[in-house]
Order: sequence, then C-alpha cells, then structure tokens
Amino acid sequence: MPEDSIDHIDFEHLNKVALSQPLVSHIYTADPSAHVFNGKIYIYPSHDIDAGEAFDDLGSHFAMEDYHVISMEGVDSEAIDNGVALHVDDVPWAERQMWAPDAAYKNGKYYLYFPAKDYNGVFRIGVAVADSPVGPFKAQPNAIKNSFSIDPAVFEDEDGSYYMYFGGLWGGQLQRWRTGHFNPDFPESPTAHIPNDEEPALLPFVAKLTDNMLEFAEKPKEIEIVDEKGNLLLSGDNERRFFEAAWMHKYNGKYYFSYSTGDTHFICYAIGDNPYGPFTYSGRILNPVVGWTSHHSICEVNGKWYLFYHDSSLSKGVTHLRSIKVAQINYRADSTIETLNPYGA
Ligand code: FUB
Repeated sequence: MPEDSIDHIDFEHLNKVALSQPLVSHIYTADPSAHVFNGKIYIYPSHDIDAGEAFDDLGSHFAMEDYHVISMEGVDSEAIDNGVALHVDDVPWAERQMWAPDAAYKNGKYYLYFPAKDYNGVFRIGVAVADSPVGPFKAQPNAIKNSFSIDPAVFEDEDGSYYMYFGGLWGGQLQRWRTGHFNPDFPESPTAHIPNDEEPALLPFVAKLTDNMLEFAEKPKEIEIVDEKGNLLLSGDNERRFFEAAWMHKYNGKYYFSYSTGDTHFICYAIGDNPYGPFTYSGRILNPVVGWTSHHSICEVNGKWYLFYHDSSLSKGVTHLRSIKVAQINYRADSTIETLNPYGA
C-alpha cells in the first residue's frame, strides 16, 4: 500500500480486521524468514530502527544495524525475542544496512545469511555461523565470493542440496549488475538501468551452496519467471515481475518461487519442476499491506502451511518501522494458493 494513502487509514479499525497481530511489539521487525528447527519455530527477521536517515527510493532510511532471532513453540504461542544475534560492528566487511536475512541448519551448525553494504557502498551477502539457532552468530571475515544484491533465501532440497535465491531492484542494486559487474558510474537513481517496459524484466538469481555452506558452489544463475505461454515476464509488467524478497518452498513435489512485486506491493508466486526453474507465474499470495515493502516466507508447521509477513500498522504506516505477522495459507485442489487479504475480505 503506497505511503501517500496512509493518511486515510483508520488504524483502529484496520487492526480489528487484520488477519494477524504483530508477533512482537517491543521492537520493530520485518522480512521474516521462518524455519522449524528441532520442532520449534525460529524467525529470522530484519530489526527495524529509526536511524534518522532521510527517506529515498534507494531505501537509505532502512538503516538497520543488527539481527534478533524470534522463537515460538507454535504459531499461536508467545513469540520470544532472543536478543542480539549479530551486529554490523562484528562483521568485518560490512558497513551498514543489515537488510533481510535468512538461516539454514546443517550438521549441527546454524548459518545466518544476510545482505549489507560493504565499505564501497555495494550490497554483498555474508554468512555467520552459530551452534544454536538463536546465535550468537560469528561472521565470516569476508562476504560470500561473487555475491551481490540483497534478500538471500536459502532452500534445502530433499536430496540435501542447499540453494541460495537472491536479488532486489532499486535500492537492492540488482540493476547495477546487468553486465555481470557492478556499474560504479551509475547515477544513484533507483530506476536507472532498469530495462524498458517492453524488454524482459530483470531476474533473480540462484546459486547452489558448497558443502560447508560458506560459499557459492557455482556462478549464480538467473532464474526465469515466465507467463502461461512460456514468455519471460516483461519489465513493464510490474504487477507480476520480480522485484525483491525471494523465497522457495516445495509443495507436492513442485518448486514454488515466491517474491514481492515491489512498487505494486504484491507477494506473488511462480511454479517450477526443479530448483533452477523456469517458473511459471501462478498468482498472488498476499495483497498489499500497510507500508511500501512487502516481504514474506512460507513454512510448514505441523502439517499446515503459514505465510510469515510484515506490515507497518503498529507504527501507523511508517514504512521502515514494520512488524512481523503470521497467517495460514491454503492450497486449492490444483495446488494453486488462495490469495490472502491482510485486512479481511
Ligand atoms: O528490509 C529492507 C528491505 O525492505 C528488504 O531487504 C526488502 O525485501 C524490503 O522488505
């Protein structure tokens, strides 16, 4: 929901009809990546703060500094804040903007994947390791080699392979990597170097991870999102094309790649037959929430599927002060997902 419409919102009414209330309200949290580890839910969100940065279309006001892990016994249980799990000051290569993270478990260790700007102002993706799902996490000295842009989401396939999906337009800098190298001469404009409306849209990336979970095992590959005729979605198709907030889950043997459409504020999904795609656009999971950004994860808990998402209703529409929420999702008989309205029908 664009920010210019928030003046007209009756927040008291909106909170009454909302699908979900904030899981925690003593801090602002966003971009929830949820996993079940050892039978318990662990949520890896961004920790929103007001750092006093001016608003712009590159997201400079999203000036987050650390991560807190939130844990829950079940979706209806109290959400526990486990304190600071990693701070930017403890990441040697990172200077600022700790944006949407994700986590994975393998062989007794927990891995926190996170984007941050390096000392050259370029978004990279780093990894930090812990013995516990709630940290504290120890960052690797360098960002993952050949990583770029934002919003890592790590998916474990049934054969034990792990894949990282990532990318984000505008402030997420994906458009500055069109040639395969970061374009340093670029004007700091969010839309510069975005393809024209009739050209194929920019695509997110995927890379398999190495056995030790610390590096890419391959050069990141673009993943194709196509329409029902098999044609790549176009750049001007901004109600369907990828913008940011990649997530992958598997349902009934199919791979569901879900994402935010950014400036049109939908969470959408596309279905494929393998982790690399192509993925066919299949619909919307979540209609626009209060606040500019929309970001989610999808997680199975005790045989039911849940959407973890955020909105800015607690802060009465302040777009960089968000709160994580959860709602059940339902699959139709044909394996498509019913669209959720965040504030009732
Ligand atoms: O939280 C900062 C950024 O906002 C995330 O990286 C994007 O996905 C959007 O939610």
